[in-house]
Amino acid sequence: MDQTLLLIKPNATQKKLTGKILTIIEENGFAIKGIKSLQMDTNLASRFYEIHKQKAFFQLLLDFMTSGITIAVILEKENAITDLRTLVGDTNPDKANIGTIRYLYADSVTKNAVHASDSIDNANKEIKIIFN
Ligand code: 3AN
Repeated sequence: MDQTLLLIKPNATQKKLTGKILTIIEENGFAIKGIKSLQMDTNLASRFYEIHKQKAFFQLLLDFMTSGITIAVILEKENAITDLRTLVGDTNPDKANIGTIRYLYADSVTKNAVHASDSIDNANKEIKIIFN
């Protein structure tokens, strides 16, 4: 069984979509192994998105991720990383497949409702950063 990290981002929590997103996750066979509500500060958001620190959108991303509540969820399933990325959909909601979480709930490329780890290594790193 693999573990991955899902973040329900501030635009989605603000719109009270946490329950709907977790229902989709559970209906697709993921087991919730840990769950936590937090508001990221700039330091935490910078560490989480360190890989993007040279990108033009980095400050926008930090401002958004620190703007409200994030729900962090450790998920377990066979092929959890790939299957969650498929269920989440493309970073850009205009390109996300019908039925994906971002197709349903993303407002823009930045406010794209959820994060899903993209590799086992990154999942482990991200779970450590968020859950200590
Ligand atoms: P994903 O979350 O789909 O793995 P990444 O890792 O490329 O996408 O980007 C991390 C986050 O940075 C995205 N979820 C999104 O919020 C933001 N982001 C990525 N690309 C852009 C962009 N071109 N403009 C604004 N924000 C972006």
